[in-house]
Amino acid sequence: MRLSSSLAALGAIAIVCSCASPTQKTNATLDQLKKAAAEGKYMYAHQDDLSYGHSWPHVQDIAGDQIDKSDVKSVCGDFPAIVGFDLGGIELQDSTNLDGVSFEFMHKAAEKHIERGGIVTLSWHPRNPLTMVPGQQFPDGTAWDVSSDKVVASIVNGGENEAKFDLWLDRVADFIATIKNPDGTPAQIIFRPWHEHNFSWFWWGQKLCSTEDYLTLWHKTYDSLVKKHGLTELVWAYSPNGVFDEAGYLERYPGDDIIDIIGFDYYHFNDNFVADMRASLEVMTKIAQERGKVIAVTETGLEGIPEANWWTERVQPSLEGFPVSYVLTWRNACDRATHFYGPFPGADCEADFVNFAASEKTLFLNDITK
Ligand code: BMA
Repeated sequence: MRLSSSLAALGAIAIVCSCASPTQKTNATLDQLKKAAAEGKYMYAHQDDLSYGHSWPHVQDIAGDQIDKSDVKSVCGDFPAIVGFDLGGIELQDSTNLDGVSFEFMHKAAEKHIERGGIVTLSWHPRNPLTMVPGQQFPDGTAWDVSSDKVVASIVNGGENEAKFDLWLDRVADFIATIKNPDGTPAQIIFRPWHEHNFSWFWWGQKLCSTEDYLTLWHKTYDSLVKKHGLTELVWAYSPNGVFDEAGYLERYPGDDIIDIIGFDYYHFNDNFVADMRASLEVMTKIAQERGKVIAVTETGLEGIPEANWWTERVQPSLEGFPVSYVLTWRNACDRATHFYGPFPGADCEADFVNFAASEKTLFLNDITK
């Protein structure tokens, strides 16, 4: 990420924004993202980076913790520019999210990262509002429960679960509203709901709901958070799963008035990874340029990173030449030895990540705050 080289630069951005089209809002976080992309640089983002790591557990002493542990920082000396958190569980007022992160800690860590000059992105893997009952075993009742194609229909247009789901949205909004800048103003957070919807592994997926109902879901989410709860500072990211053509990407696009970030998720499952990433980014670059938006890789990774030079030989070539504002790799689980997507001390990819971080094109926390 970038950022903030000078007040003059910020002034220039403000002038640009004052002339922007009605679909481009003024938002400093969005401006940071656009500036990075325009300079040919991208911010590095890591999911759950401050919450736990490959070899260290969830923070216990939330009140006393300094929030200074990070696998990424342990390897390259700096925090990621962007830290991701997931809200799954907030809908039922759970005390921890679906991966064991305390919401009290999440609030504190998000504010600390913002205070340090970083950016926060929130995803949400909510439970299944139709099939959820007490005592179920995964995936029943979770975001991954695709046993019914009536879930979205049940929470829109007066469906039987709409009132319950509206309360879930209220709880999401209430939590986000607690995350403030140090001066008490609302934080500018990237919010990325209803992701990977063009496949069918979540209850809001392609085969599980109509295009019309999916779009209604997006609009009611936006209306609740922005219009009802006043979260006007949110930056909204759309993230289908790669690979797609332009029509596929836009098939369920909620609209330029809602979406700020043209994103996508894509994991490394085979040797087509770099080619697939580039094909997706090519489509997205065209869409973003036509609409005045910024693009991002909102999730990626190779589980367990068995390739020592994955960062410089796969990630960098995937992004080279595209105006990508950030790339997020998924979490380093603390309880599953091979479920990691970022570096950590002792990982095979450690030295390569140091090279990746040293590249002029990658932006970490210190790069966007100096
Ligand atoms: C998946 C895995 C799961 C996790 C989920 C939501 O990709 O990491 O273990 O529960 O993301 O964070």
